[in-house]
Amino acid sequence: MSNELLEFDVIAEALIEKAQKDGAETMWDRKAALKTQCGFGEGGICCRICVMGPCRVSPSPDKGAQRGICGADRDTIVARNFARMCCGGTSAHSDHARDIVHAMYHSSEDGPFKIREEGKLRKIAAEWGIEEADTKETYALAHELAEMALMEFGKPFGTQNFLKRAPKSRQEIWERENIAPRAIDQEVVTLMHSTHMGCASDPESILRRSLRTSMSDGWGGSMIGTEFSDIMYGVPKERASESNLGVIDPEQVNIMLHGHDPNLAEMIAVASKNPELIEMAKEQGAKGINVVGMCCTGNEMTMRHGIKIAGNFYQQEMAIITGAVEVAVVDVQCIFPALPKLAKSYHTRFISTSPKAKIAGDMYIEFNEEDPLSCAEEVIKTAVMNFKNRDASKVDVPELKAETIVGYSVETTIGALDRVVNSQTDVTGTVKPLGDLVWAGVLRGAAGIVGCNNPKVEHDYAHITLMKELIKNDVICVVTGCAAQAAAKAGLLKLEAKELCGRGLKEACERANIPPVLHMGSCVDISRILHLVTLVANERGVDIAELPVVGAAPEYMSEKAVAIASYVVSSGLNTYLGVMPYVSGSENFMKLMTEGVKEWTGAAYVFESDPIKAAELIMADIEDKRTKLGI
Ligand code: CUV
Ligand code: SF4
Repeated sequence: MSNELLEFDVIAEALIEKAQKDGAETMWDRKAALKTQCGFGEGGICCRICVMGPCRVSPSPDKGAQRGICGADRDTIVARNFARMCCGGTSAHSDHARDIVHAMYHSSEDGPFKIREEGKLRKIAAEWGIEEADTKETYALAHELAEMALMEFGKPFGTQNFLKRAPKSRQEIWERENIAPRAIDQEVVTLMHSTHMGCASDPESILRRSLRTSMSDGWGGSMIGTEFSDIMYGVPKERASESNLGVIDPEQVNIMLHGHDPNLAEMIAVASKNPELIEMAKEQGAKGINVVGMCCTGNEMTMRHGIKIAGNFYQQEMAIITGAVEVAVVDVQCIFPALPKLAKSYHTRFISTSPKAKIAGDMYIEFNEEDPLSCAEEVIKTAVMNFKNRDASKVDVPELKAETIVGYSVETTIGALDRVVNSQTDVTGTVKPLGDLVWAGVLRGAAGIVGCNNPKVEHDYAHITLMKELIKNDVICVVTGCAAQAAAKAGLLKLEAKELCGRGLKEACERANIPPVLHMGSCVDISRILHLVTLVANERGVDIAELPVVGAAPEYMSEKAVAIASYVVSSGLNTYLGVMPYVSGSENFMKLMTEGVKEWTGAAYVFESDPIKAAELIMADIEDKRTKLGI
């Protein structure tokens, strides 16, 4: 294990010890209290879809109960449980996207929601077939496009608009296999219906429908979330930032933003610069106001503003345990319900803001689209006025932080790689240089490494080990979510990380002046990875499945990640999962996931918990793709 990782663990250990001393409960206490986790649940063979249950069937065909009361067998039960995870994940990403589109629908010249990227607005409006997209008045066009995007959730006919970005061959596969997603809400609803008691029992059919629902996430909700956030808040560009708990500044009022939706976070960022509020902070004895990000909200904010990253999923409690966070403010997803109680062990105020994620136990200040700044200002005022309540004896901020470069949107990545060939510095150019690098073998391929932390895996260890192994073998990594934050903390998002690379990738990094691991944003921004891969496939005239590219989620935990894996597989990329989803109870379903699906989409799920072994499998996969391409 590397030094950085040892240092991580020292931080974690020290803070967990501190929590014990402070009488604060952490996820580790709760994990211990759960003792052994349920084997039936783990295998996906516990069904509680109807109230005749719960029915737990045996994992073994030779002994124990083979069927639930209705007769559902292990294959059906596992398939239905898996499908419902895809529904949960798709709902989360897509409903987030809907909020962004709503905000765009409310955008105006002088309101809080503005259009910052007119170029991108016009480009997507044209892509979606809006007439006179290049001449219409900006906000009229924004409202028209927003309305059209809202229809992507509920239109009665047709499939997702963004599917047309994909290579023809891929679109044909989706048609042929009947996994081209229709309206997002419809896909979720129809799969919930399919998996209701007494509906589908055929595991293959359920898996196919899970893929289609997940496709409505990747090429629907997530892609809309990313593109429309860019239109409103700006296309991310290369910028410097810092990450790890050390970005919490004991001398300032610290506000930790946690969750996912950039709407709230952007307003907090604006409000935190309000001179009156800064003055107020100074009156309270602080040097200023320090906004730090956690999880995907952190990613959104660092990508667009360079706001510092306090940490990833497993550090959400640790940030509060530092004793120096005045307010933890959250919107939706990945927020421990434990946080308000933990906050009470310190002076920290916990504020939830979304009616969809009202979290019991401390404050609730509703974020209102009509007047978003007032919520943000109230949050900041609460933080400022809470500064004096800090208990100095409980403050202990670990000193560790790492410099990092962030901001690799598709546009910025293309621009950066263009520098390799013609030393341009502006964000123009095409994806050709990237294709050339891969075809010439300077880069063997690319890996999208994404997803959460999970206490089943040593923190960040799988993320970092996999990334290091791959860059050593000249595989460029594009990262999002908590994987990106793991990379940031380990120093892999720095130019100096080129020293850990093979010769080809090192040279490419030097010439393009980029790190070997590129931060592409939050979880919805995995759609950026899809888009980039699509552009390369289109430029080379091949299908996505032919490219030496893979997906990986070494430490994921959320339903969103299950949906992501499913749309990445559907898009033609083998996807390496470091944690088993709840499917091991059905050999048949596992076989469909690891083999069957390959016949439909040209890609499959791969289960491998050891990151070193996963790296070996990925290298073999990539080299195999290269051989088949004859490159
Ligand atoms: Ni949306 S989904 S823990 S914050 S990556 Fe992080 Fe990313 Fe998983 Fe959540
Ligand atoms: Fe049991 Fe069937 Fe009801 Fe599931 S749907 S709880 S297996 S009876």
